[in-house]
Amino acid sequence: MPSPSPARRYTLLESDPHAQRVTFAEAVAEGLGSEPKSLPCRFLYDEVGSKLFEQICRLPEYYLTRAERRILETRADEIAACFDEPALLAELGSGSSDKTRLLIEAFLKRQPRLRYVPVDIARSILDESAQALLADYRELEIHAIAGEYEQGLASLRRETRGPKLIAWLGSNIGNFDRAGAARFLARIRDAMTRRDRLLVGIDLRKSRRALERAYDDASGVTARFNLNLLARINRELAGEFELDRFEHTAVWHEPDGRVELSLVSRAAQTVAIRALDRVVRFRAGERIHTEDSFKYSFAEIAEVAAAADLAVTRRWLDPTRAFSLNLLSPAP
Ligand code: AVI
Repeated sequence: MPSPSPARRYTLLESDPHAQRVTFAEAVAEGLGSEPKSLPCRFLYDEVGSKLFEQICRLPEYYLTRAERRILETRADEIAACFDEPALLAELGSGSSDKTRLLIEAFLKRQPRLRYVPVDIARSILDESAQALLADYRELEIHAIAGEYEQGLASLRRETRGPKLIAWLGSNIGNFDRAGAARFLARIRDAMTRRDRLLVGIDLRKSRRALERAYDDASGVTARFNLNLLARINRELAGEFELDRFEHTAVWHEPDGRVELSLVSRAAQTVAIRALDRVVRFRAGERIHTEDSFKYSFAEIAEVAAAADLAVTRRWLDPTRAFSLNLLSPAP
């Protein structure tokens, strides 16, 4: 039987984009009005930020994406073989779904059709990648969810026809602190049945030099990505930040296992944000904390998994042992 056209194999569920805008204004008012100042890292990913992040993933210093791809290139068949009946593939934070193609192909070697449920905040990237995937794989059906992870999980909870593999790649778990990671894994666990598996990409602890270079690259792309938060305030909230008066920094805090990203004011200054009707004062050297990227030991992975009632049942590493892919199952 011929496959239905790409349009008939695609559905999209979208959250209210206006609600997000209000939240950004609130987060900026709250984060820049606090001591110490901070901005939530999820706002790094507007359209400009998402494009810059794609560039980061191709940087020589940013080993994470290549290492994870290398694992999938060699292990995707093994991962798909963890299911003995046709499975559904879901992905949290799917972005361009580039690496996911390796999983899609591995599943399609074992089952005649595949339902893929990508969840991402950026609708345009979801649309673009879905069109490309549907053109390349006629046996694929895509139900995309444009919104927050929570919305994706609510929808995934209802997908109980067969087992599912929920992929959470790219070490996105690293942008939660340890307690937040355990809490979020528990929310994913709530959307899983006993037959389901969670595939989590997790970056491992390594030398300060390798980590600080990965988050402060020689060509300055990560600096532009971080500074885009201030540019976004200028664009969306009529802010008056002069970007060259702030410096991007990335510092490895070994005891906590995190790389801390900040924007540091190069001088004492005041900045107006007109849509918020306020002026923000900065001391020379004052930081805005923008992101943490947590790195893990195997013991730390086991700990956060156990706190969410999950157990690591398989693990794959890249040849340089920089990055890990972990298969988590509901704890017995
Ligand atoms: C999305 N996330 C896993 C990236 C990371 O490595 O923590 C975000 C990032 N920030 C700067 N470079 C990459």
